[in-house]
Amino acid sequence: MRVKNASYVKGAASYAQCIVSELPQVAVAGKSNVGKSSFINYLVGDGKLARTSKLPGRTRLINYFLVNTDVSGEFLLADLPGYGFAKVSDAEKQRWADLLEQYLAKESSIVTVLFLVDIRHDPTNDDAVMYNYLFKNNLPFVVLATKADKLPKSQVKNRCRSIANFFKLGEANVLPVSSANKTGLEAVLAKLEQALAARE
Ligand SMILES: Nc1nc2c(ncn2[C@@H]2O[C@H](COP(=O)(O)OP(=O)(O)O)[C@@H](O)[C@H]2O)c(=O)[nH]1
Ligand SMILES: [Mg+2]
Repeated sequence: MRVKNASYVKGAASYAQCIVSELPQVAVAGKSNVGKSSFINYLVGDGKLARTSKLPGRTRLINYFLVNTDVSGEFLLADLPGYGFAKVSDAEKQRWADLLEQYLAKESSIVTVLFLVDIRHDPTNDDAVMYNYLFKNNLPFVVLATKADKLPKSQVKNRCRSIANFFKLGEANVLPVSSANKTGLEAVLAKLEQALAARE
């Protein structure tokens, strides 16, 4: 599949504000600063669509993008609030956790979740919590190992294998990507195509 167009729809600060739609949804999850916004920009071929920030923790909403309007493979992309950001109050953290948990438990239009983790590190406790949400809710997902450009090429495969082992996944479910160098998108698009086709 190819992304032909994409536009910002809205941000939801609570589950009540989430979009009610029959369109399939692809959710993008991961800790703050892992590269969610950068990857969305890479995916849609627009460097400015999802605002990226050098300061983590700025995305406090579920931000929705409509992709491929009026062409085949139309879907909603949901950029989920990043977790694991230390410099916010416990009340704010709880609000994000509630929003994430409700969205993942109730949104029946999710066809797949792109679960982003940093290729350089083992998943964090917060990542394990996210994994448990996905597992508990029976949600299909693929792990994207971000910032692959930060590693020598020779280490990329090993790091993906070790992230796969951590989550007890097959290696085909951990895909290395670099939004900086624009590598890895083809494999992600192939997964999205499968996920969208399975829904039809
Ligand atoms: N080297 C490198 N840096 C990246 C990549 N993706 C994101 N970043 C940087 O990581 C920081 C956080 O990225 P952002 O997309 O805002 O993360 P988000 O909080 O998950 O949305 C920014 O400084 C980005 O420039 C990548 O593929 N390679
Ligand atoms: Mg972001």
